Amino acid sequence: MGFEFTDRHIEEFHTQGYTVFRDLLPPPLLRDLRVQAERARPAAYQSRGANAQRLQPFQPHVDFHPFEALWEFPPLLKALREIFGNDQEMKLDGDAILYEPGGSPYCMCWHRDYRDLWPGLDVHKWERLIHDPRLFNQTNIALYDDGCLWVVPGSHLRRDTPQEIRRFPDRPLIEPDVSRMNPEEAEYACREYVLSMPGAQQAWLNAGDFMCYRNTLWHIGNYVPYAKRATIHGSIVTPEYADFVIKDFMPFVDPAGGPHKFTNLNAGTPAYREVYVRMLAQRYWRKLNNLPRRVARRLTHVFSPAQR
Ligand SMILES: O=C(O)CCC(=O)C(=O)O
Ligand SMILES: [Fe+2]
Repeated sequence: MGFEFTDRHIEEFHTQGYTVFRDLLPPPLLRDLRVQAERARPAAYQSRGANAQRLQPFQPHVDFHPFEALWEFPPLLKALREIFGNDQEMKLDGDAILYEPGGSPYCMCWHRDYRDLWPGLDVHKWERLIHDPRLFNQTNIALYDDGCLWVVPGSHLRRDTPQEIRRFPDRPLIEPDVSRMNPEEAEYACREYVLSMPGAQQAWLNAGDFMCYRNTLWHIGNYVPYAKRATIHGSIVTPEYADFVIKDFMPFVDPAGGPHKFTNLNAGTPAYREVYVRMLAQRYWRKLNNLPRRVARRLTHVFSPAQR
């Protein structure tokens, strides 16, 4: 037991878009981090509701010393230097802890972070930058066994394939609607959605593993309440990445634009044209399906006591 760096980690990171440092955390550090993650857990559900995916920032709710020990852990820094070079400007950082849902199963949509999750971003710029190794590196450090993250290995190296475009032609990408399902139905619906992505693979982490991945990779989080999770989530920060986040990301987060602000980089490709009619039909079918709920919401709003 114990982490050992090998050439395979470098190879994997570049070819798959992620690599895992198995058993990186020594047991005492794992224990200290668990204690702090459990201290912060109630704040996640209080601030974001029963199905909170994360607490961010978690710093006000913890003793930060074990996290400092983590970011400065010599074997980790040494291993990262083997992958990224001896770049003094690269800093490990993390201000989120990902928890399992306290309510019912759900999943995200399949996505590549800056392209698919926030409307209005300049995705043409994002596409020009995706091969820059100083940008878009994220980390997951599992304090318990964690099978939530699924990826399409190698997808960080390329645009969407025709098969992927046929599967997910539309923007915004939409996660399964589990709001009217019982937990078992929701779990099955999410699994079916996750597996519907060609080439999907579970990026399994054991407790104590460290994963570094390109968030330009197709990936997804799939969550069930019975699998305890506390995974420290962060990024590898460089001045260029910080600059991107401040200038090209933050302005579009709050307030977020409407779904019509998404640019679809796949529009115009042969695969997109092939499924265009089906995509439109699905889009309007979804709208029609949601109509009763939208009307009900509007009526609740009109007749709520606050309005009278
Ligand atoms: O839960 C995870 O590990 C994935 C989270 C993620 O991809 C995101 O929040 O963008
Ligand atoms: Fe993501």
